Amino acid sequence: MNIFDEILTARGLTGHARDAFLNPSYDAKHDPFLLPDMENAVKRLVVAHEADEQIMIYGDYDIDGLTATTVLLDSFESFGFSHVDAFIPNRFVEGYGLTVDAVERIAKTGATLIVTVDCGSLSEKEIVRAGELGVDVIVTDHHNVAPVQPPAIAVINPKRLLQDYPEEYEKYLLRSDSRQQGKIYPFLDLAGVGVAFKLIQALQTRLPGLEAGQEKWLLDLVALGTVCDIVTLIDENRANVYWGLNGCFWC
Ligand SMILES: [Mn+2]
Repeated sequence: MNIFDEILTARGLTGHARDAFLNPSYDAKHDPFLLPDMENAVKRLVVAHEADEQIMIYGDYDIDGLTATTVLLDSFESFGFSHVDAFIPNRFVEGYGLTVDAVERIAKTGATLIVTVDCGSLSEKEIVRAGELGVDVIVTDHHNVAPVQPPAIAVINPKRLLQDYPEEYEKYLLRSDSRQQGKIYPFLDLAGVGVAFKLIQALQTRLPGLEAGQEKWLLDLVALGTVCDIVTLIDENRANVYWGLNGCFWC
């Protein structure tokens, strides 16, 4: 056995697991609607699409946040949303995440919907303020969550599942003997951009403009954010990075 195979074997990667690790399948991706609140988010975005609402993507200044913002801007354009803008907080002024001041400034622009990426899970006060100003919020995030979720339209964050079903997961993967198979999301360690990408996969089932398969052109951005956020390169993260890097050779 060569040293490469010895390393893989020592890590328990033999047989099918070895093949899946070395040649990850993009098509093995998980149903985005198994993520908490995905249905609510998609319904609200379909309403925004029909009403041609003004939407603000609220990002983050790190690579995960920037790539997630770009993934939504790019795909929302494909879906035909015509009034979409992005807000990236200044690291030295606003700092990380939503702020009341930023929410107030966004409301003044006429936006009626904020979609966060890579932030927002703990932004109770700011989301309440948005509501007072008539602005709905959809949170997409992968950071720690509060025991009670903020009053957003949706809080799409896989870490909610770890909180709600602590026994079901081992190393962020749904246990193979779990009775929750097919009912809750199987993988918890998506980067912020990975969560934003799941929202796109869900929207593809309800809105025209980005045909199934065309979202793969966004995988270079998903790969970049995933690697820079140093999440585990297993399961869906691994497939997204593998095919994101391969995508460089498609064009
Ligand atoms: Mn992140």
